[in-house]
Amino acid sequence: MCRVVDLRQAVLAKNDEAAQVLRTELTARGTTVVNLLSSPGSGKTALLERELLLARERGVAVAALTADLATENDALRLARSGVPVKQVLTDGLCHLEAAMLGRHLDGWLPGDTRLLFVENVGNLVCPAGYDLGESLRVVLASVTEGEDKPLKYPTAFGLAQLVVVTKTDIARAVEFDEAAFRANVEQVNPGVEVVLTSARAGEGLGVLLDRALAVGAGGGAHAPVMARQQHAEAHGHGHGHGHAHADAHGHSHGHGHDHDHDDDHDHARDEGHDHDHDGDHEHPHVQTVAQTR
Ligand SMILES: Nc1nc2c(ncn2[C@@H]2O[C@H](COP(=O)(O)OP(=O)(O)O)[C@@H](O)[C@H]2O)c(=O)[nH]1
Ligand SMILES: [Mg+2]
Repeated sequence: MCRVVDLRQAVLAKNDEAAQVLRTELTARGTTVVNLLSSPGSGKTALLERELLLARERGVAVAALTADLATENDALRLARSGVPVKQVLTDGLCHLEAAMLGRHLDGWLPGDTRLLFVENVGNLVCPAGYDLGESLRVVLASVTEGEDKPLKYPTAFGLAQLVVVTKTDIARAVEFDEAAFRANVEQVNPGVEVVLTSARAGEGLGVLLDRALAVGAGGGAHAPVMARQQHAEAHGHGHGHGHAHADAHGHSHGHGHDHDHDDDHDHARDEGHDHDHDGDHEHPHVQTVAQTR
């Protein structure tokens, strides 16, 4: 068990190093990365689509990379905004890592990009431990998910620099208790900002852009009290380095590879699946690639 924990720590430390390099490189060229985490269906794509449109209206150069287990649906939605969009198909891998992101950006990300939004794979477990070189980490939770989710997913909420509540247009119908939610967030991440949004009704629209631009301008982001490494020992699950299918609760259901930290963890990445659809589709803004290491 100790060896497993050590290895997990080492993997996360290696990722942290790669993330730091990426952050330094991107910051130097004026690009701020925003990492968006949430359960599947929280409304990441819906909110992002509106924020990207707004960015275009305001003349802010933005791009979006969206990771999905299997489909390019999100990229097609985001591309309606007209900004550069890249779809990464993870083929079952339940999170992105910094080195992968770096490779996906190579040769794709336009040089003048001020904000790069990364829609992580939808779950609140696997992606939480992986710094992607972002300067702003956002966790989203819809009003339908229950006020206790910050307590159930303390790492995801604890490491966030901004918490976004989505779908407030239906808050009353589901009796969302805002005060309880805020209190739970405060327990795991004291002082973090919680904002209310509705992609449908337009509430809070522009908050992602505004906060990201402020961070890019050197405004600094909220500094969570939880250290990224802290959770590696606390959580035995969710940091699979193989192929894992994440369900709505963020638990990984392995296919023989996930949770196997005792090997070199590279073997499970490329198994000959080729989802590289580069140029295969009709939408000019979308590039779709399979996850590679
Ligand atoms: N009522 C309401 N529904 C929303 C809102 N945003 C997203 N949805 C719906 O929630 C579902 C999931 O949204 P999506 O953006 O795909 O979530 P993602 O999986 O986190 O990217 C879709 O059916 C959306 O139409 C919102 O602001 N209000
Ligand atoms: Mg999505």
